[in-house]
Amino acid sequence: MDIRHMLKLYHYWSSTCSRRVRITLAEKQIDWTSHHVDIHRKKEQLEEWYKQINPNSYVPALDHDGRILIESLVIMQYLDEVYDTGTSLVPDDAYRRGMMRIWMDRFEYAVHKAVNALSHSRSHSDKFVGVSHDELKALWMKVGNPEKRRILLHRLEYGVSEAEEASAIERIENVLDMMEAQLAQTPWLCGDTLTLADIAMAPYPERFEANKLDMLTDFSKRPHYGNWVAKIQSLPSYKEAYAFPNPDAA
Ligand SMILES: N[C@@H](CCC(=O)N[C@@H](CS)C(=O)NCC(=O)O)C(=O)O
Repeated sequence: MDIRHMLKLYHYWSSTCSRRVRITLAEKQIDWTSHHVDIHRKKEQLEEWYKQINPNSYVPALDHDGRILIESLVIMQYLDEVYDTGTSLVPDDAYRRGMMRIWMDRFEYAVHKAVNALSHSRSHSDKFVGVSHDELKALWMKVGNPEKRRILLHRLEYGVSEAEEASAIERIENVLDMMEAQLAQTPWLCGDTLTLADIAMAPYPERFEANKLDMLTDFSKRPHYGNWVAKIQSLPSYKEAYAFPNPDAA
């Protein structure tokens, strides 16, 4: 039986975490089927059927032969482990594997969370036009993940403060500085070849640009990082992941 035909990805076309997984799938040339979850207009992530799949109310989630995995970084590692397609995205060396996981951790806990705060008033605000305060509050009460629920309810009342934005930018700059130092020594974050560490960060430079975060897109300060961005964005797997259209577009 061909296991590749039982792989279904629950995802959203423009979500960074979904794009990480789609780049991994494309890089490893794994066949998959799509279940698009409209987290924007229909807010399907808050519906009960989806919370049975991902209790956190997040995309992505992977269904492999009826078994569900959540968390994009875990899904990426699972795909690499399970599918021996001739392309490995995890270093053979245990130390480099450890370093790969440290990078992935930084991208999740420093970069992803910070970008989310910065996007709140920039690219996410248009989602809520015409929705009343009480309607939004009722929606956010349905968020499965208690931390995310608390953050959204807090932002509904108080927005994102300047201090919070400054701290988010500082955390991202700190990671970019670490990347610059590493990429001055090796072409990719864990050595000579592309790994899941690079893919975990791949969608964020485009987010920085979309949110007009000029201090993060000025590559003259970090030229090695700038070269890495150009290189990763020109990968066929990146282009394929970004070419996924919005099936719910009017
Ligand atoms: N740690 C999770 C984070 C997932 C996450 O933040 N997903 C976002 C899209 S990138 C989401 O589903 N947001 C739903 C919402 O904004 O309500 C992962 O890596 O899968």
